[in-house]
Amino acid sequence: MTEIHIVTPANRNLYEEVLEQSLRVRYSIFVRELGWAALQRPDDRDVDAYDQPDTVYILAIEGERVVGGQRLYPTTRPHLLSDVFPHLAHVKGIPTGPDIWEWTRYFVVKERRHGRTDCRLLAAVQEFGLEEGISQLTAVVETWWLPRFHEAGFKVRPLGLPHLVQDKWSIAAAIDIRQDSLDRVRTLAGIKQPVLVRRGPQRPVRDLTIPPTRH
Ligand code: A1S
Repeated sequence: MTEIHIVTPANRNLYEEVLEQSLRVRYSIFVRELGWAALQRPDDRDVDAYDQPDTVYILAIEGERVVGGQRLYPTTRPHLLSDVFPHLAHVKGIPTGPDIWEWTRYFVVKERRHGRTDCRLLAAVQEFGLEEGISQLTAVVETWWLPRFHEAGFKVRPLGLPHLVQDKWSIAAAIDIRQDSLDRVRTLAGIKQPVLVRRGPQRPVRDLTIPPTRH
């Protein structure tokens, strides 16, 4: 059975081994499979500037094995869109605030693709956002995500025109956290119950983030 676990600064001490495994799985997917050369490292771990003590991870776990995941990072601090891809948000600007989080490193291991893990992760990010008072996610995605979001019932607002990023047409977008999006993706996946597993101490993530800095 795949469980979707929330890892925050309040409980990450319970997940150190799983987090370490997730960095290696990410390396195999984002560097080896997708060829994101900028992430290459000799230790086979995908770690960047946005893997910080207050990063939130939503991980799909089977037993002890990480089979999928996604990462959320506060936009109150410099983040991937503001640091690396601001030109992708040239039309609408970069939305920031304590209720807006950046969404990155979404993955499902090959053996679990074409299955329900993907929908469960999409449901999880909406469920988590609703529970935590998050209003929007921002993300840089290849354009094939747009029909996927539409199918899932996610409300998406492009922040600029598509650009080529490593030869792939990509776009920056803001994605609303909404009950009707959660309902839609739950229906698609045949999910009737909340999917999130929360272990250990819990505190609202906005209380756990490092204070804002100027952009
Ligand atoms: C940033 C993302 C943010 C959200 C944070 O019939 P198919 O196989 O063509 O159906 C596919 C395609 O329509 C589309 N698709 C998937 N990968 C594609 C690609 N590289 N180029 C174009 N279209 C692509 O999605 C359909 C279903 O994909 P799937 O792989 O068969 O199954 P599943 O279970 O829906 O998994 C989708 C994901 C994206 C999770 C999985 O393919 C994966 O982990 N890929 C590698 C990581 C990745 O690309 N992450 C997005 C960037 S992070």
